[in-house]
Amino acid sequence: MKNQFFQTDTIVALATSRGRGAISIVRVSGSDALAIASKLTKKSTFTPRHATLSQLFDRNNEIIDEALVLYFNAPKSFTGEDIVEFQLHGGDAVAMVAIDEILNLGARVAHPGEFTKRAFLNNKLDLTKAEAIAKLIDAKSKESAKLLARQLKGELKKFVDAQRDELVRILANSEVMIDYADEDLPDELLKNLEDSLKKLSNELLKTKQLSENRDGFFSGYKVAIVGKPNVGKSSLLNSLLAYERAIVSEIEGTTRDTIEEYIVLGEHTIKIVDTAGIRESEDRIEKIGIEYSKRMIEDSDIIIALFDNSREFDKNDEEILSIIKKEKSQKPLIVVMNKTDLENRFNEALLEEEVVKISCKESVLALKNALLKILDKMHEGSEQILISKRQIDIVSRTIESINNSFAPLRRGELEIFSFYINEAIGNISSISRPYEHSQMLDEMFSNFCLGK
Ligand SMILES: Nc1nc2c(ncn2[C@@H]2O[C@H](COP(=O)(O)OP(=O)(O)OP(=O)(O)O)[C@@H](O)[C@H]2O)c(=O)[nH]1
Ligand SMILES: [Mg+2]
Repeated sequence: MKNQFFQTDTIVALATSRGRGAISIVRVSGSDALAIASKLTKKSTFTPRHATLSQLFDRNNEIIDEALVLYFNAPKSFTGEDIVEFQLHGGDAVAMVAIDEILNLGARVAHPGEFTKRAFLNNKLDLTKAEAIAKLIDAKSKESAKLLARQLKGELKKFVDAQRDELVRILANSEVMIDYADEDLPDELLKNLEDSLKKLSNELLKTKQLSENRDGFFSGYKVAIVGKPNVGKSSLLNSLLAYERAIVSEIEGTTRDTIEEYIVLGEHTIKIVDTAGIRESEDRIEKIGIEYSKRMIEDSDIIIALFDNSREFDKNDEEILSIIKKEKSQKPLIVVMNKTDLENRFNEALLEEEVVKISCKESVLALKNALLKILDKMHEGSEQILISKRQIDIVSRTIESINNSFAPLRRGELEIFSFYINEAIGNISSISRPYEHSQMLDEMFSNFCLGK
């Protein structure tokens, strides 16, 4: 799988994010990278892995910038090709001029993820690492960043390889026994194989279950604040954000749309969503907002159900209660009593739930602590998880192949048994390096951001 199967033209992209900044990095990879760097800098040589301060010139011989130039020679680079990186001053303006000159010298703009794709095709990394890189770019919590860093070091690959080796061992045993097919197979041997397989399949199943619905672990869990109008949902969003983001008023139905904002809580970054108060309404716009609120209850990872201590329990509260009770088995729920600074008129016992008491006018610390406890719990057991749908699908297929192998094993039909174990081996191996790539790879790498 060396270079000859795909293009080795030279690609260029901005590797840092766009906007204002102290430096921008422009990355060039491919067989002309060094030649382009020489023309741009008028320097004939660069020492690999050394930083060289150099002026860059445009096609009219005018200076673009003074840049730090880093050369990584093939194959000892991220992509496995010659790479030159230019560290330029400031934000995109200078970088765009430099990219324009590099394009003029024969490079082309890289597709999203193309650097990583080349690294994969040149055997510089396997797919588990490539996927970890893609996720790391958007990681929203320290925990998820740490896990991805471990996967970058090859931890998931090691886990998968161990499972595959065990399957290969089982297959080898089966192949040996096929030679004894004419004689009666000792029951104990078959039983041992079945036990080993069951253990393996359970381990895969556990990993798969831990990995499902984990999007929030990487991209930030979504926490919806819901309740009837005027209970203080927008006030709570503002308190958590520590600034007046949403309009707050004593008029019921103030918030019409959902409002989403990120906040950092302990080591977690979460997305807090303020919603329109749920009630019976004839107002066309308000009704749409209420539909959004109900959808948000389904879409969120955690629900904060807010009630108002200063008013009596009414039919709107009752509706909220019935909606959230339905969701309770699906996701964590925090039942919160707001406005505890005001005289109590709400019969808390009717909620039949543990209640966290706050006042947006005084303190919401109790709620922050309850949220933190849930978030910490949601991060438990994430030592070894699959990070993409692709990986989860592969493990599902592997488990399926293993499950299909039990019946023939029990019947002593070892050829059929071997067939399924072979299939399981093929499946699990494709986590790090699939057999047939092109379409799947194009799809996968196109989800990367530009410059990676
Ligand atoms: N005394 C007291 N008043 C509060 C508290 N929290 C909110 N309020 C007041 O309650 C009223 C409603 O607050 P909002 O935050 O707009 O309520 P909401 O739930 O977003 O209402 P809708 O957007 O209409 O659904 C405002 O007048 C707030 O100032 C609190 O803890 N104590
Ligand atoms: Mg509101």
